[in-house]
Amino acid sequence: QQFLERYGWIQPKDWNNLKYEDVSVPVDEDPAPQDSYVISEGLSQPNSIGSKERDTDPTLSPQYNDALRSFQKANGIQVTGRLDEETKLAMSKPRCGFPDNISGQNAANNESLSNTTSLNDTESSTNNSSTETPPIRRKRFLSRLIQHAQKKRSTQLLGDNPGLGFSKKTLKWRLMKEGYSAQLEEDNQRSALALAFRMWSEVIPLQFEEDTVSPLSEIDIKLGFGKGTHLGCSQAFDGPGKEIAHAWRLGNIHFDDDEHFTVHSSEGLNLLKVAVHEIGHTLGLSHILRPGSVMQPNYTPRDSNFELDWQDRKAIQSIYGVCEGPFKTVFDWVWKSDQTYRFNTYFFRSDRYWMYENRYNRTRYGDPNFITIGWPGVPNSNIDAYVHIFASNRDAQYFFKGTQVWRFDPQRNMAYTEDSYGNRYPKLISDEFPGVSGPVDTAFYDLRTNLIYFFKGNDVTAFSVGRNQIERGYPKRIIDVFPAVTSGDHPIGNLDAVYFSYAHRATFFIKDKFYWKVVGNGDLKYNPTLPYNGLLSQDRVVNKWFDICDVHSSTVFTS
Ligand SMILES: [Ca+2]
Ligand SMILES: [Ca+2]
Ligand SMILES: [Zn+2]
Ligand SMILES: [Zn+2]
Repeated sequence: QQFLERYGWIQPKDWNNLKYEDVSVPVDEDPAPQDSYVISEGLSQPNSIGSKERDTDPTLSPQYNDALRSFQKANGIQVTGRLDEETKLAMSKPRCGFPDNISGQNAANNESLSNTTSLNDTESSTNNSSTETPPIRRKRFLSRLIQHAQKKRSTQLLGDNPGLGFSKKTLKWRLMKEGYSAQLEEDNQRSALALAFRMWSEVIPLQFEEDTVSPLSEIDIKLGFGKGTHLGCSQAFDGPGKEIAHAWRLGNIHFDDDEHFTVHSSEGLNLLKVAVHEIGHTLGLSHILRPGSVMQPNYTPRDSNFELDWQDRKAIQSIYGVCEGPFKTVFDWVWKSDQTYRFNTYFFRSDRYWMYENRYNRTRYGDPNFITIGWPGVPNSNIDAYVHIFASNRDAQYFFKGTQVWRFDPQRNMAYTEDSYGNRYPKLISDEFPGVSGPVDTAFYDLRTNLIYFFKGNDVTAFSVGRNQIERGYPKRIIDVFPAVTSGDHPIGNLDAVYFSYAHRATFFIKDKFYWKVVGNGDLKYNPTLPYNGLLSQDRVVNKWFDICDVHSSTVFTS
């Protein structure tokens, strides 16, 4: 009963009021994860729930029976409505202290949940314990929460849910001095937490900064380890085993220091994974009873390639929205390996870049990185354009910034200062491409015609690589060379990037948060009346390239 009350199972299960868009609601046939970690310390302790069974079982009220049934259903164990061995085992697993059975309606009756949901972001910095919050205010907040959830469902809004999440874009966190764990090196605790925050900022437009100096009132999320009654918290921990941590929505995070937390180890409870889960609560997520979700209440051992999966990403993005451009340069990098050509897609903005993994629909883990680290010798920020001349008799890669051009040496993975012909770089664009002067907005090499198109303002210049000169009649207006397929739907000028994607076998014009696909052979087969080099209707960049998110400067990996 204690377990069921504490973790919110007493009220009927009602997922309807807080369902996240695009996230499948847990279904009964979902099996519980087979690999749930059973911590040895936990099982060696007297099982207080089990020892009470004889006293309480015969008198279980229908309410407790129902709660047990829904717990059993959700955990994929046999639904008996009785506290049998299997159920006891499921309840004794290491788990999070945040209540499972969250819905807007039953939340109002659930004291511990009311505590967790009644904080908003202005209170959270000054008021750790919400017990001071008047009940009326709580109810109002909850009804607002429900309204938001319902509004979201009906209008399919992405993001724009101020009642559900933080409204700031950069959040400050601190591992409190009095809250360090005695088990781990301080640096290891802090770096595990920094990495956990970073994992969320890799999928939503929110950044996290560790702040060890500002006044406490400026810290958005305070974290700490504690045992039993801890850190002035209203919910005491339970000694070794079972509850391992808990978090307050838009508030603080506590770890039970009676648990065996580890970093860089397969033993014990992985602090990174537990922290990612608890931060999920602080950001506004409830438990998600889906195997593989980082938000499932029971701890499962960390996989070596632990990351937020597609549905977890969608869940948090339903609160905070998705990361959008603009990107200043986008290109496919083609390289040769064992006589086979391969490509990788890169997005550049300011002083950093991302590698985009098309087959996984996300950026490479650990990105963004600084341009200076990945592309030594090219300008360290605000690159205008990239061109790869990829002809039978010429294979050369260039970066453009301002009036200058740099040539990149893929063999040595750095910019040339001098190539094998004695050409020194960087040089004026007009010295390498006669008749073309910088700065350019963007440029791309057209394999089919052996032309480089240079874009600037509303104009485009076609440069013949074979004849080493500008094509006759250029510059022309972009809209005349690349006409709109749908009248009025055209970027006109001031493009950010134009690039040929090997993954999509298509050329894209990118400007701000939108892209236009250039009519290709496939499109012409389908509709022969489409104009050559026409631009198809615009769409949002985020509908084609997902989760290209920035992280706080302090958490960009530099080695
Ligand atoms: Ca515990
Ligand atoms: Ca550009
Ligand atoms: Zn949890
Ligand atoms: Zn606590």
